[in-house]
Amino acid sequence: MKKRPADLAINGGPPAFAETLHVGRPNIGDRARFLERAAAILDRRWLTNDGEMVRAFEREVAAACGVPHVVAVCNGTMALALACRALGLTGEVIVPSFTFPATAHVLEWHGLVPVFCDVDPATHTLDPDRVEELLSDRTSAILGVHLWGRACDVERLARLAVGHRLALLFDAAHAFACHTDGVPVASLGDAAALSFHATKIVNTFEGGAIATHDAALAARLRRLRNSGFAGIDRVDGVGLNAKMTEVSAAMGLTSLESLEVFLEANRTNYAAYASHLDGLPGIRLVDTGTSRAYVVVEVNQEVSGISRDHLVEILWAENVRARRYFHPGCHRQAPYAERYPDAAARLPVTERLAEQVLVLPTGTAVTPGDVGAICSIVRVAVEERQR
Ligand code: T4K
Repeated sequence: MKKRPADLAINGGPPAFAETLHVGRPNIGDRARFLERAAAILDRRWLTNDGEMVRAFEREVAAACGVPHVVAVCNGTMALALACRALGLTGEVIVPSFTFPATAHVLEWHGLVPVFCDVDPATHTLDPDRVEELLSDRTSAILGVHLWGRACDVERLARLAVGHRLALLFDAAHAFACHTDGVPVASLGDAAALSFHATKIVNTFEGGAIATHDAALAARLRRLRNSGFAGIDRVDGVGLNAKMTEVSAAMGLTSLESLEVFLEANRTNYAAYASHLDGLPGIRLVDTGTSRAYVVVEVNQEVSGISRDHLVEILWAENVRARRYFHPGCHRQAPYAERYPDAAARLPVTERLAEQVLVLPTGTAVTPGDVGAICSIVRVAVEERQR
């Protein structure tokens, strides 16, 4: 039966979902295969430090990303941090503000200056025209984010990078299993930092990796992730402990075996969202990366009559934990807000997106029936404002 405004949980009705629906509920894959692998790890008594599971995981990820070298690490943040160090970045780095804080934090952590750049309204990725305006003689790199798995305008960014002798690094945390014109998104640039966090399409509980075509860069990354060790008792520079554990890699390998199932679930859910939200005024479903791991809508209050934030309240009351990624933008968070008080003026698209973007649940824990129920809540909320 069609919901009426009075039926909404925010108005006193029962919540649509007895169990909370989350954005980023992990895909689990074949439990038996995972437990088999975990048992083999215990039998071998080899738990971490470049073990055979990690090496197998690196080979599989390299094949999926279409690159010769993949260095697995303990999370996506460390993948970015090691890549910044291995590429020898200095001074200023151009980066979007509309991203997870880790992207900016790794720059800050290295003593680099994040120069926040606006994004394209259609793709939510770096706008190359705005990048060009921000280049200075202190710029050493462009750090683009393939947000929602959607590739940046790599061709134009690469032209700028070559022309100005800059490194071109990508935060590909969302982009595993995404393609652009048939090419894996994670194969682009000097290096791409992936995340295999629990919430990602393929997970290693916590995990990350750097994908690159550059053998020398990969060798530096391997030393950086292992306390600078270049041989059994030879350290040839500063390093950290950023190693991936065997049990994480076992989860990753198991996850990869079910990737097609995960992709199918995402694509089915995305198509269901597209059909249920079709024609709803002021609600735009964003064309995310080909893995469809993210379902992102923009809520235009002027047209829909409802603010994104009120819609979030309505959904949370129904036990749908929609998320306001990446509100309010890095430039409005510490320590950047105080340091760059004028940044908002040059980030109009970021400012709008931070107020309008809503991320909805998908993945194998969400069924097309759930999507229908979520969309009927959105529809009732919007249609009430249209009357
Ligand atoms: N760059 C970008 C563009 C990123 O988006 C990220 C991370 C990174 C870099 C850094 O990569 P990592 O160092 O994290 O590998 C979550 C994830 O923790 C984070 O990995 C991810 N991006 C970000 C977009 O989402 P939060 O703060 O929203 O996490 P949390 O705990 O609120 O979880 C998200 C949802 O998932 C919740 O609704 C609960 C659900 N969930 C979560 C976990 C961990 C589960 O159902 N089960 C779980 O085990 O950041």
